[in-house]
Amino acid sequence: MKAYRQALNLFRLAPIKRAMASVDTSNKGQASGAAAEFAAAHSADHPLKLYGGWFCPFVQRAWIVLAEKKIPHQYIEINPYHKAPEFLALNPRGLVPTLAVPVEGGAKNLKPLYESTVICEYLDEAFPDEANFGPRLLPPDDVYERARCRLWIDHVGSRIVPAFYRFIQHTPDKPHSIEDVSSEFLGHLKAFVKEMDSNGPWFLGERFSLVDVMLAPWAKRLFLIDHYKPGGVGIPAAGERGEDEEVWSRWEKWRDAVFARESVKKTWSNEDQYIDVYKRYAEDTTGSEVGKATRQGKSLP
Ligand SMILES: N[C@@H](CCC(=O)N[C@@H](CS)C(=O)NCC(=O)O)C(=O)O
Repeated sequence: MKAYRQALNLFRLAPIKRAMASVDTSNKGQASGAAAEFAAAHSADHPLKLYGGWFCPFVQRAWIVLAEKKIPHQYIEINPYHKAPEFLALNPRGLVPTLAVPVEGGAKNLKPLYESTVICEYLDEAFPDEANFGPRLLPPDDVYERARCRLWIDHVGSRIVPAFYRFIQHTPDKPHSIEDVSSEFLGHLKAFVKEMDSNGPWFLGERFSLVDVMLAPWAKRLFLIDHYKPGGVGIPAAGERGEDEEVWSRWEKWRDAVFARESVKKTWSNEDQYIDVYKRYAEDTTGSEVGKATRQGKSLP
């Protein structure tokens, strides 16, 4: 009961500034650029609340869905590394994104949800009206295609994303070489790209879907590997790709479409801020749960 009351108190922290007062934000700062504008435009009290961190790719997934479907909501920037009891009462895992969801009966009945994939599917299902919220993000009329989308969403979460962290957290003292982590990452990426509709630009062809949403935040963060790791991501230049020519040019078509997508642009801060924040990943000194799990060879939280 106490935890529930604490959770309600956090829900009641309406404007961003009041929420910020309760958490330590010293090392994380704020969104900048387009993401700051998007956050400010959604700072007023609203029963649907996204608790996020501007730097977090898992948050960006949920943020993209909110932007894509133009769902009215409140964005509240918090520092997830500061495990305030009010935050843990909402999400015992202590991670962002966390969503406060209104249920029938008014603001007092808000309930929390967490895990980016769960939040994204919830938002798509809770706002199904295509006239108001645009096309559904999982194909509503084809049960096999929906299942196939979930299969490749799982591939992103269980293969590509963990390999991204092994790559960016690679340091010369590791037992495996940077070439090993690079080829592991590129192998998982290629397997994904080969499943894409061949014309594109999206995974499903002309239809933008949750599969695209799930990978987009890491596609945007690949420049950090080019910035920090010798040899960079390692995708060969056009004309030097041998049998992979087709797969990498399909990747670039998808990536360019993602970079041009309004919902992705709206949820992106200035690049130098990401360079700053990811330095501790690149040096493998981060104390984040994702960083620790990667260092210890465990599965991601
Ligand atoms: N599986 C979670 C992962 C979320 C996650 O790891 N978020 C990070 C920020 S990018 C976090 O809240 N970290 C807090 C910590 O490591 O203590 C999801 O998909 O939502």
